[in-house]
Amino acid sequence: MNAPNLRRGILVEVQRRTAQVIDDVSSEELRCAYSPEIDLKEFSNFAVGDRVEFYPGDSAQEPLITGILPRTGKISRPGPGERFARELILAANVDLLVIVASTQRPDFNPRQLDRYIAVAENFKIQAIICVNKSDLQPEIPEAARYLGSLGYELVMCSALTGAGIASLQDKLRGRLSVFSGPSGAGKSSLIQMLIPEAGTIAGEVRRDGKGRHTTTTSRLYSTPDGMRIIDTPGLRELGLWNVKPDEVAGLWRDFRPYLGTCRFNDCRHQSEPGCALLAAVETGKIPEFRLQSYYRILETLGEESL
Ligand SMILES: Nc1nc2c(ncn2[C@@H]2O[C@H](COP(=O)(O)OP(=O)(O)OP(=O)(O)O)[C@@H](O)[C@H]2O)c(=O)[nH]1
Ligand SMILES: [Zn+2]
Repeated sequence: MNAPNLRRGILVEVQRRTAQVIDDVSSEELRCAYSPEIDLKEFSNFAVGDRVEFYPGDSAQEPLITGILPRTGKISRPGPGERFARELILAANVDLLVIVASTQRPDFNPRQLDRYIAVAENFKIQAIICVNKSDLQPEIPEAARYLGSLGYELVMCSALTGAGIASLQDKLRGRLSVFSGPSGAGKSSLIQMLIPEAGTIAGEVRRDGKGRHTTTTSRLYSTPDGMRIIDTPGLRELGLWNVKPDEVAGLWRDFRPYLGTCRFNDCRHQSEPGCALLAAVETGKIPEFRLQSYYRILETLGEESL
């Protein structure tokens, strides 16, 4: 095996012993084994979205991944235990976290939305807020409008009628996205609409004593017009972690101008006199829900899931 034959590609599906790699140049999909020489210390694990170098194989050697290229954005959760890596990478090189909420069914919940935004801020990944089910209620919820004013991209759409989908596609083009958000908001419906083959390639159907089960694994899908979406069941466990209590307020974009200006420099912004943040809420510069979601996160810090 000599270096000039190495190619580059992206991991679209990861299994225990092999991974599916799409060749950057030919766009061909190959099943590759992992070279035992790769040192995972720096990378924790192979993840969907990872950019890799690989040897495409010949009569003497099976296709082999020989290295992982440095990652940009990543989404992770705490590793499974002390003996293992401290971090489990769920998706690598992510550009965009699409936070899906619904206008109704379930009700639009700004405090819940803030939790996902905090996760995106903590991973330093751009967040886009996608308010689905506009067919049930076409007006932009006030809290969503406020978040939009902070610079988060905002789309109103309906997976049922197709309204707003073209605008969502515009924002996803050329980026690698991951969808997250509360159960029932419409993530699967939207992904299905954007990528019709999603959910049919990945996963296997097995039969056991209890009946038929579909087990899905994460998979990266690409469209001819340049959208790349990682469809992953693992993001139900997406949570805020790897953050110290005194760093949490900084994940609230609109809090940042006030931080460090309270009377006490260890202010938790609860009821301390001279708190600049409480004053900003009192005078209407920051809406109350932002403060409430911040308190809630502080209380639940350390719990792993949303
Ligand atoms: N009225 C309306 N219903 C929708 C829309 N999008 C999805 N639904 C319905 O909402 C329900 C939940 O949609 P899913 O796509 O399964 O939601 P999800 O976010 O993937 O949910 P989880 O898998 O539980 O995380 C389904 O019954 C959908 O048919 C929409 O735009 N309008
Ligand atoms: Zn304060």
